[in-house]
Amino acid sequence: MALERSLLLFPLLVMLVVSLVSSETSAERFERQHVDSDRPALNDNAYCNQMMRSRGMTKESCKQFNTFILESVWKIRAICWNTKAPCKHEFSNCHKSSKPLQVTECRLKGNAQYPQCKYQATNVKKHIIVACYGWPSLPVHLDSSKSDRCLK
Ligand code: U3P
Repeated sequence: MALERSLLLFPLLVMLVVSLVSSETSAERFERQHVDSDRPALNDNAYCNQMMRSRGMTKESCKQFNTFILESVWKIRAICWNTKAPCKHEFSNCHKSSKPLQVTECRLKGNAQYPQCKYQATNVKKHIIVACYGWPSLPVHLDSSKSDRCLK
């Protein structure tokens, strides 16, 4: 009986360990979707097409709009230590980069049809507003971005 029970529990335990090890945290998801450290800024649609695919944002549908921040991950994580800024979306713990950061924005082309997700790339310097969570506090959501002239 005890042997039967442990034979039943063992696969469940293995599944639990595998799911805990392989599941992505919100901070990891943020970095997958938004961080591409120290790459030179090129206005290159092929970059967006390739990155949106390789970073998993064209799997079930084409993500409409996504920002890649071309700065070191440490600089991006450090935004969470800045003073609080208002969040545009449902989050509450937002912080804004103290300086404009180099980003590439990938916007889905109007005529693109899933699974052929084709993007328009734009390089720009913008303040980035992120929602932060946890200890140490890390970015978990890109809330909005702001050029020196207007709010996006
Ligand atoms: N987003 C950007 N850049 C911006 C503003 C928004 O990439 O400047 P998520 O799946 O909710 O994380 O707000 C809708 C989506 O647009 C967000 O995606 C955010 O990542 C993205």
